[in-house]
Amino acid sequence: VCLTPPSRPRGMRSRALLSSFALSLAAVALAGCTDDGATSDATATSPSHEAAALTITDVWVKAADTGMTGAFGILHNDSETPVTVVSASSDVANLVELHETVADATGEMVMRPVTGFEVPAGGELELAPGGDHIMLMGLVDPIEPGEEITIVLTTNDGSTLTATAAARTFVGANETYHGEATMPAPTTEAP
Ligand SMILES: [Cu+2]
Repeated sequence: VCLTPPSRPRGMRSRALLSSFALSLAAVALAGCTDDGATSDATATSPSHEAAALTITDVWVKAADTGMTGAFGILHNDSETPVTVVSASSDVANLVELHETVADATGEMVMRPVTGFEVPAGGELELAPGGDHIMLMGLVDPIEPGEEITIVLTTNDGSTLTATAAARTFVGANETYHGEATMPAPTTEAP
């Protein structure tokens, strides 16, 4: 409610400014609500060629400035046959690989590419830091916390699953990578 007449500019100025500031905040909040609604509607719409049997929930990506980062979530298979994710892609990275994390000969946890993530019939597979994950390599731009990125998964029957991953700050998932993108690790002495 604006009760400020233009007849008393000196004494009322600060209150008038506060009032208009509050109105601006309200307008921003309303605009924010509208945007969120539109985004949710768009996300809920299923693209064609969607892999009906396979869904993914709790999708997120580790925020990172450069280099590589990991994406995680829980794959659910509602069908009576196993479904295998065979590849992934995203506009935010030059190369996307499917990785597993294993202990190497020295006991260090390292990650390496695999040919697929098999999700058992009627079951699920968790992609998590320290385990199986989607590796985004050669980031095109920094991935900021709160940002949402799109990852497309392709399954063994040729269908695709589009996932929206929200970026969050995470201190883990720093496993050493022994893939082709880095120099081969020097041979270390056996224990
Ligand atoms: Cu990895």
